[in-house]
Amino acid sequence: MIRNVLFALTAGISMTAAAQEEVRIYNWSDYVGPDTISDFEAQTGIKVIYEEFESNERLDEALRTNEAWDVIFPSDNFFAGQMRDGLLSPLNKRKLPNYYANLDRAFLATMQTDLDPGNRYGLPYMWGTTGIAYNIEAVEAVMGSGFEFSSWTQLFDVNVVRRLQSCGVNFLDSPDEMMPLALLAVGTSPTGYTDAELEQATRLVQRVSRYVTFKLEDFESDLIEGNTCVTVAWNGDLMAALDEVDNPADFNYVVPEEGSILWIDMVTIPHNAKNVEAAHTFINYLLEGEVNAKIVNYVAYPSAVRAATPYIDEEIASNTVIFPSSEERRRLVIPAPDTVEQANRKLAAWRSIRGADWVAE
Ligand code: SPD
Repeated sequence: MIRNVLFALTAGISMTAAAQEEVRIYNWSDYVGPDTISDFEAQTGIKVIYEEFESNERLDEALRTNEAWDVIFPSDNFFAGQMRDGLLSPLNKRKLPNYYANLDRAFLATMQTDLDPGNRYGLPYMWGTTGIAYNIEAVEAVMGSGFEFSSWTQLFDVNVVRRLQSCGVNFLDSPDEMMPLALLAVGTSPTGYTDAELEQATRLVQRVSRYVTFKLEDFESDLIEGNTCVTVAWNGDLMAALDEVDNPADFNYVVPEEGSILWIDMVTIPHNAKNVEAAHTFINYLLEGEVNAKIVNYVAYPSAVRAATPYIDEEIASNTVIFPSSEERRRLVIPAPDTVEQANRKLAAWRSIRGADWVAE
């Protein structure tokens, strides 16, 4: 009897819950404003199930093992592979009025040529760069006054890294993040490298691996709190964290002389989304000028939403780490997506460095 009453109660609760529309969002950590989700829920009455990931590899695995999300945010290169493999749904532009009204057409044209013909499957959310971030004084204390990071070769030099191990050196724990940088250090391009060059790059990371930590989560707070003195970093995460401290000038972020990656995180709908309608409502909401600007001001990454421009804080708009200068832009590349074979080789290389049982954070 008690069991039947309990069953009836549980059934009643789940029927009530089912009545509220839900949208399931899987995004990078710290990648919306503090009120973005609650404001959306209040405006639309749609409940958001929101979870975060740290790497493209983790998101890709979620998609390929059929976890069901309605909106996801893969980087451009992973997005291309997922589109190729039929894992994404085409966007219905009629359900995205802000798409035509608010997005930067020139940015869309870049994506169209290189990645997503017709911009059918996704649109750019935020973009950024990968560089070397360090505590100037802590590094000088070890390496000598006047030492500066200006090249990827320094970051993969055993003589440098072994010494800096005393104050902590961190690499991002992802083949997709690190191997392109090692390829730049061996003097080749992260696009169009040969197998021999990938092997050379792998050896470079291998040689220093025992002196570094490998971590994606909180790389910026570890640096600021003094757990490390050097880390590979994404520009916006670092800048957002430095905004909270009273000694930002103690840190430096450099795009080394060999150049670096310009990455674009996309927003898209997986092939197995359960609520495609609400997914469009959410994406359209992200394209509102004021909504988008609040995100940009908080996460410290530029977006492709032109309508956000008037609402971007001056402090963000004038920051040349967040909005790289044209000289720096010339040294940035958007790597062509890896073929399946290249991606597998990169993963194998990473496992040879990190261990055969390595799994993405
Ligand atoms: N806090 C969110 C950071 C998102 C960074 N995405 C970077 C992808 C580079 N491949």
